[in-house]
Amino acid sequence: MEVKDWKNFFIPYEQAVDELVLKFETLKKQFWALEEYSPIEYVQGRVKTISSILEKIKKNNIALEEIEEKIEDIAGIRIICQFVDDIHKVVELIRKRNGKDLIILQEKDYIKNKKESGYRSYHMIIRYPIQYALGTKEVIAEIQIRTMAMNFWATIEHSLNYKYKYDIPVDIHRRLKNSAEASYLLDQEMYEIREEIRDAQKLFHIRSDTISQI
Ligand code: 0O2
Repeated sequence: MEVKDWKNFFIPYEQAVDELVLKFETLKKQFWALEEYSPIEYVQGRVKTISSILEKIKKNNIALEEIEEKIEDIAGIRIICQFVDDIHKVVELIRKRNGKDLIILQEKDYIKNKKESGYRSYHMIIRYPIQYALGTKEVIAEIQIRTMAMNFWATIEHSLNYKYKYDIPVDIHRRLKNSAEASYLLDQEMYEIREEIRDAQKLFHIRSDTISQI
């Protein structure tokens, strides 16, 4: 594909990412306003880069005309939560929207079944309809839901894989695996004291709101 074709190709994906990020950010604000607590800490979105798409095409032997159906994370949303139970609340929220503004195609629970690398996260593959200049289009998107600790680990592991071209030296690999377990323990410890933390954050939130009104 030429550069111009790629630009056009990405338009619906960019729109889907923008819309989904806005929707989940709005949910977060509404939770804070209505319940003084939100299971969503923050939301990120990105459209996959051309080089990353080309790598995946090569790795999985995908034909160019199959990209839209076979590469499910061209539009990617990441929902970051504070505690593990928040992940399940977010999953439930998304399930409730199934058949409304999105269709769930698949769920992958890499928390119950962590990856060999130590990766933990909950993935939902969705079909998301958009209205754009050329009409209606359904875009496949991947929503990754994870805690801040899982995200910290995954971000670092991803950059090390990039640096070492997926051939991380044995010692670093071992330490990464150890840190995946340490981050799992951190999540468990924080989960045990989540009510204390949430109470403290509510107070802090109310105080910051009051100060910003002065
Ligand atoms: P990027 O830069 O985030 O786009 P495959 O994508 O072929 O490896 P599959 O089954 O199609 O495998 O998808 P999977 O594994 O459910 O989810 C793929 C995405 O999950 C990856 O996208 C990462 O974002 C994340 N992920 C999966 N496994 C790992 C892992 O071991 N470490 C880290 N850090 N992230 C992981 P991309 O395309 O690899 O990267």
